[in-house]
Amino acid sequence: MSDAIDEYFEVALELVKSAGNLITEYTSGCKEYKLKSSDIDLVTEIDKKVEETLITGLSKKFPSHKFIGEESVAEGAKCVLTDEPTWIIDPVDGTLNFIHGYPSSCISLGLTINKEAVAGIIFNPIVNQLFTAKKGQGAFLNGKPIHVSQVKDMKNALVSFEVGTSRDEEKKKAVLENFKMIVDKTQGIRTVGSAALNMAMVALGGADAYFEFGIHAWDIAAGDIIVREAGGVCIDPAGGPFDILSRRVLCASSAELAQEMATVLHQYYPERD
Ligand code: LIP
Repeated sequence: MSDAIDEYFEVALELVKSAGNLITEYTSGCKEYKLKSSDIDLVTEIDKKVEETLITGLSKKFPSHKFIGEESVAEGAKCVLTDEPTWIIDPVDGTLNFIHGYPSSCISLGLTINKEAVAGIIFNPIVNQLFTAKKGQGAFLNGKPIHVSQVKDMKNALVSFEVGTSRDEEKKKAVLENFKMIVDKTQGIRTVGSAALNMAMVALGGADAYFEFGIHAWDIAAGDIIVREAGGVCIDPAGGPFDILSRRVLCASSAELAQEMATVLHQYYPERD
């Protein structure tokens, strides 16, 4: 199995690196975009081109593999996760940043087998940060091993979270209550605009925890394995097991920190993927 994962990963890595060139053509922003689920959920032609490049390249090499891609789902494809090898793609995670020219967006590509993430690539080509992980082989930034921080409690933690792209009143209430709670109980708060990059920061040890309600499988598939391989944990924000289709995530440098946060987070349950 591990040899097969290595082979899948090498092919995917070359495709991600070359698709990164599509993004770096727009380092000062991409002003043409369309709306998706709300007036702050946006998509550009580059999102679509990156996704197409990855799906075409991977399906040519691995014709039996399945795909869950953000833009394919937006255009009507079903979001179905089976036991088959499945590539879960966010072609530009942090699309709003990409549009504005804020240099925090990335390609996020996760591979699941038996519904478990076994390989992940998060590539921010603008600042040339390539986060990678394969099951049982550790996590890396630009080829160098990375590890989560030693922080085990909220009072010493730097925590990131996101507002998201929904204008739902209940969701906004949860965001604001959690914002206040994190300000009161931790050392600091960050919001970078990309779920995948938030997870990469936890894997790197730069942030100690990240949580969000309303993300999708494509935002967190690669991050899940990268955080776990860096020694961290991914759980449901209420404390139960991580569920990639639940649209809820809490990852942290330790189980202790994750569980402490789960007891105080104001919960929100979006419709599942
Ligand atoms: C984004 C996520 C971000 C979240 C936004 C959006 P996109 O992904 O990475 O964490 O807050 O709602 O889902 O749409 O830029 O790929």
